[in-house]
Amino acid sequence: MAVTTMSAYPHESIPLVFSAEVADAIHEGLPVVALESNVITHGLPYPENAATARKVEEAVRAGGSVPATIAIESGKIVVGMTDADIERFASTPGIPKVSSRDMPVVLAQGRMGALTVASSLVAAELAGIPFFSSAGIGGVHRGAETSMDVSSDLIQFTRSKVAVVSAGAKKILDLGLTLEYLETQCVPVVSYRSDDFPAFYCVSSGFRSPMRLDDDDVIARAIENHWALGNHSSFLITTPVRPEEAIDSDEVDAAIAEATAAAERDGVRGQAITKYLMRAVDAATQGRSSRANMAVLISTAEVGGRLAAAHARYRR
Ligand code: PSU
Ligand code: MN
Repeated sequence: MAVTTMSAYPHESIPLVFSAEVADAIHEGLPVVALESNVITHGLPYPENAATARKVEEAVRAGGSVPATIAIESGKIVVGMTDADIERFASTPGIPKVSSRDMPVVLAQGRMGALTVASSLVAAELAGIPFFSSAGIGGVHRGAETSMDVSSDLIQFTRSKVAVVSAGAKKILDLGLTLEYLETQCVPVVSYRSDDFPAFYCVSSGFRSPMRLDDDDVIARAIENHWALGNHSSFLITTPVRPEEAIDSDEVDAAIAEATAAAERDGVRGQAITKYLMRAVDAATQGRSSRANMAVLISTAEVGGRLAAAHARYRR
């Protein structure tokens, strides 16, 4: 007897456009790693943003998985941007940063939208992709006790069944509070082959990671266990920047403190603050932080590709 199941959410009403390669990979149960597009439009300047996006995709392949960079265009979620899509997003000014709550409106308007970590997780889950990688997740901002600025990335972790590979959270944040938030919200945080919670382009945040795992297969099993236990949430795996590509904490700390004070003086807040701080630190470090940012995006993606491959093997 045929059984018709009704989804609790009408996924079908959000059009997803897959590249042929990504559609095939999902269909065959091959490993796919979802990638964000906000880092292309807001994270790095043109043309380094386009070149880096391509290198990130190559790194996912080197790790053994298929990359799926995700964006919004013409009322549809594009899962697996083509080279031409990446070039267009990278070179078009003014594409809005789209977090989870912005998705319904930007889709309805038929505009272009660059997805953050949070909205990429929403899209990845709709698309049936259980893995995502980016260099630095959003988190609890410094001074959040008065600004209440906590990135939607963290809240989305409590709602999306996606494994997230990152080099920790952005150094401009309050990483101690970010770790507290993740613990409170029952989001597993596992550091891959390292003891410390990393800080994006710095090897360590100075905080020890709650858990360390070295074995790809154990990580794959732990992710599935998290979901089998009934959690409808993310599983965070961190991998640090390579020491030779990292920035020294001391070098960047002063620049971040200064940028944070300048942002307050200039009244920068909300969605704009992350980009403002990253740019200010980059200027203060003569572009060294951007170069480290590009390197860590690429190295993180390779680990993401590798862990997604282990996870897909485990699921088969
Ligand atoms: N990298 C940058 N600038 C950014 C981001 C990354 O250099 O703006 C993005 C990521 O897409 C991340 C988002 O998901 O910032 C978090 O923004 P917010 O702190 O506003 O939640
Ligand atoms: Mn914010």
